[in-house]
Amino acid sequence: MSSPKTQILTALMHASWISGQALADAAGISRTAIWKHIHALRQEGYSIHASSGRGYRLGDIPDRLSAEGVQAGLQTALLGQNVVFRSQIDSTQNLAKALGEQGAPEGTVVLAETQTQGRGRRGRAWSTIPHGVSMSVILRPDVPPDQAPHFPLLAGTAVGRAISASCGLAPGLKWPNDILISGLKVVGILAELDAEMDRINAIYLGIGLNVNAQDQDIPPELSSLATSLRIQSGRKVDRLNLVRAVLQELESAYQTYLAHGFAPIRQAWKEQNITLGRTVRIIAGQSVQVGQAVDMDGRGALVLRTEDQQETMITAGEVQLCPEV
Ligand code: BTX
Repeated sequence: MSSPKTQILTALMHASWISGQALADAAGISRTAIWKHIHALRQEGYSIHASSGRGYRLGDIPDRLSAEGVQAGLQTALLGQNVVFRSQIDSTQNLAKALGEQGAPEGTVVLAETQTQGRGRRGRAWSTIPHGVSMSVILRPDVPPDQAPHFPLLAGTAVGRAISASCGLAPGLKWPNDILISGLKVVGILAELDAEMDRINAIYLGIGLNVNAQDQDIPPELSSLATSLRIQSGRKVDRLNLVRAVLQELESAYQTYLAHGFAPIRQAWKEQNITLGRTVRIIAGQSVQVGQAVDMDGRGALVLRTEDQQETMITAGEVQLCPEV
């Protein structure tokens, strides 16, 4: 059950003008309580117009992440029914795991404005670039643990679609889990697994998006690697809308996966990928392999054809795309 504040925002979003009584009915609270919530929302930066004959109308929405802001107008059945927001946190993955271990339901989302210890894969750091989105989603799929590698790929296709739909950009998926635009990283995805031998307890899907950062917000050490949706589109992005789009696309991809397996996700990944057909360098520890990325197989492994025409399945490692000739 969403909070009265979420219900008020949802009702305001769906009407041009709405009376105080209609808002009270929608949220199941008194008109005095509505007035207090409207006041609180204005304090948070929502512009809400009032007219004695017509009631209330929603104007500008602040560029401020919040649980209510995400949930208002969210069209999902599972993901985001429970959203925990922190303005600052060490890592959304840590809180998601703590909540997951205490039994938080599938679909719980942890969202943060800033992370002080964001992490990437293999102990690497993830910098939270200002005006972005850091989020973690708890999934509890009833599939064997050896299918866990499907999840970052599934998340990549969903986030790629959400970016295309809400920003009009064409992001490219680099195996296994990067989303690039113009060759620069705009999203990082980290899937962490809590499993027993034969079952998954939880998958914590961490998604970091560089959204409204401008050139001067990108730390110098990342300037040749990272970009943001705003830099690429030339327009400020509505972050709440983007988070909703991510959750909607993620839920849709997840339901498809549970119903039909990896095949449709593999197809969707291939449609957005920028890896296949390219000469790539795969770095795994001390080993470096160069070849052509020819396919992604049904397990999510990258099929690499080396110079001697041998095909090798790559299940882990860093992929560098070699310049096209
Ligand atoms: P990754 O290991 O593939 O990428 C990490 C590398 O990406 C870093 O070594 C650095 O070179 C580069 N990098 C760091 N920060 C950024 C950035 N903001 N934009 C572009 N490139 C960057 C990718 O790991 C997975 C990242 C997941 C991040 C999310 S945020 C929410 C959740 N919480 C958390 O702690 N991690 C996840």
